[in-house]
Amino acid sequence: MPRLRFWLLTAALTISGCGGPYPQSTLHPRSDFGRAVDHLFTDIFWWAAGVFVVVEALLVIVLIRFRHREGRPAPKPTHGHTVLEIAWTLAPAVILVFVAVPTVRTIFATAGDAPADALRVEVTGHQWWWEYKYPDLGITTANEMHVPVGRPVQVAITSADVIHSFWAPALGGKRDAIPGHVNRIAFRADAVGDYSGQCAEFCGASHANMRLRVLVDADSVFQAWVKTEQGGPAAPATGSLAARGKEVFLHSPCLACHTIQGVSPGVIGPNLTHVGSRGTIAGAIFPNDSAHLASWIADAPSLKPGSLMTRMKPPLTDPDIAALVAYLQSLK
Ligand code: HEC
Ligand SMILES: [Cu+2]
Repeated sequence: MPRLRFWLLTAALTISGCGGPYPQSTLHPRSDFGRAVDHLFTDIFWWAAGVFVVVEALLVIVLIRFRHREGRPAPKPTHGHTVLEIAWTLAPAVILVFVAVPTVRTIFATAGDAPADALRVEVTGHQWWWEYKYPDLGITTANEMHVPVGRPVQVAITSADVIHSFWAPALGGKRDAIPGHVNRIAFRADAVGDYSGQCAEFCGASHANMRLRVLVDADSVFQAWVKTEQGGPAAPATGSLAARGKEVFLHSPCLACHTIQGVSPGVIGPNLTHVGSRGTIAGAIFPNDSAHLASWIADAPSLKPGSLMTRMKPPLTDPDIAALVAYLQSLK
């Protein structure tokens, strides 16, 4: 009985998508970009299905008609049949035109400039996390990109190190993030939600741990988020533990790699000015809670192979880590 319950629960969770983020699937589009790609996929699928049926039908006919039979001479081979050769050269070429024209059209349509009132977001791929800058709003954040529902968004994609690829399947992307070059996409999200995505170009040891989230917010929720993120310098450390955490931060290598506005200037890792307001850390692979923050600070590479946030030397003590966690969580 407990077993049955287990399976029923598993099935329910599978069907409900675990109540978590929206399915990471191109086949569940939730933006104009997503729908364009979905239509293209459907079109090409039917062309491929047609080709499959014709080729398999011919194969089966030939297998039956010309199969070996006792006492029958071998069938006569065909040589230099001009009409046949022109036909089987032209037919695939024509089919490829029907595939290529809508594909190229979709590439240009989704890379086109968004309207002037579009929200601009600059996405930078790093080994192995995503940075989001909102040049018009003065916001720099990581892992989670917030956009308002129904408003065009223009995303400018680049990389700080190797080639990555930004991809939130339901919304858009799978555009390469190339160092020294900017690729653009534009989309308008249809529905509020938590959409997951990931890097889609192999980029090193933790490529598989380079995930992302796009949070499509109702307009008022987005405005509230902008206010927190924009809230200027980091919140002052409240409480004695958080205040001690700030001291530890200032006397550790942390400050060389992380920006906390008004506190530290580092630019190697994610901006931590409002890290407490994020739902996930480290390329959106861990929930942003005390336990994960503590083990991350203690030994990041053991959680994420190859992480450029190395183990601190000398190692931090447990009380120092607890203080750092309290401080980071206070940075809303
Ligand atoms: C050598 C540079 C470096 C140092 C020193 C460093 N970090 Fe990091 N940190 C990084 C990088 C790079 C990442 C992103 C790693 C990833 O996700 O793959 C990161 C990620 C983080 C994150 C997750 C943030 C997010 O939104 O994903 C936290 C929290 C953090 N570091 C805290 C600290 C603290 C506290 C210290 C000091 C004890 C510290 N870091 C020292 C480079 C550094
Ligand atoms: Cu990657």
